[in-house]
Amino acid sequence: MVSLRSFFSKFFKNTTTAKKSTMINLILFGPPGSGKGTQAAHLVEKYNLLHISTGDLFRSEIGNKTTLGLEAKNYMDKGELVPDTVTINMLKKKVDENPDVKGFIFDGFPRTIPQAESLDAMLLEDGQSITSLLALEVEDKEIVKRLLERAKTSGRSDDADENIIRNRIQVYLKNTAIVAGHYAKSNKSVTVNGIGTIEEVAARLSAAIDKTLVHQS
Ligand code: B4P
Repeated sequence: MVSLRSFFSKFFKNTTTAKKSTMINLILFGPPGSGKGTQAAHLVEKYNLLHISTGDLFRSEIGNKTTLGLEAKNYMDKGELVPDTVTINMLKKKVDENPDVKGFIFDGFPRTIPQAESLDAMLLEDGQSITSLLALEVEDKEIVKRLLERAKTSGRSDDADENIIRNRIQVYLKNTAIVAGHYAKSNKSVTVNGIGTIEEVAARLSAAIDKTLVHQS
């Protein structure tokens, strides 16, 4: 005989899983300056998701002069990646603070395989997974042009020096590009042309997302 307690515990577990299974979790991927942050702003409105940018979180910590911010700055100023443990813990805290959202747009995370594996495990704990990784493709020449242009107003030291930008591109190729392959194994990796106006790229991304959602439903 099933006890009332076990019945209700199963009932609530099933309702939670049903609610969570409708979440949309997107990874905006691509080299520095490919338009991740720019496009996240568009997608957040259209799909009503929470945007989490690890770059923005680090810059906020730097602005508040926290210990985490001071540590991250040492790496960011050189165009290197902030160590995985620091980054993963910061991301996890942000996800945990927002249990009731419809889904997430992860921008600039994961940037390494250990980060991807941690993200997958974190989502799985809640019966969730990544819906799609959207990889923006932009060539190096255009990246350097965009970031040097942004440096004129952003005050970001990692955008102001072409050598640092080129190091960021190298780090992307060496440590980050393989993350797309990790999600390709489960057919969740989609490439999108990142060249064109912001609106043109946004339309391509939306089309790619809508196609994935139709396939899933
Ligand atoms: P991020 O903040 O993620 O910086 P980013 O790669 O430059 O991307 P962002 O989103 O800001 O720029 P976007 O392409 O939208 O990372 C900075 C640093 O933080 C990293 O180097 C690393 O040190 C650290 N970090 C962050 N996450 C980490 C992680 N997970 N692990 C370890 N370390 C981490 O835009 C660039 C410019 O292009 C903008 O000026 C924009 O206006 C312009 N632009 C965009 N789309 C355009 C278009 N279609 N046409 C013309 N210009 C366009």
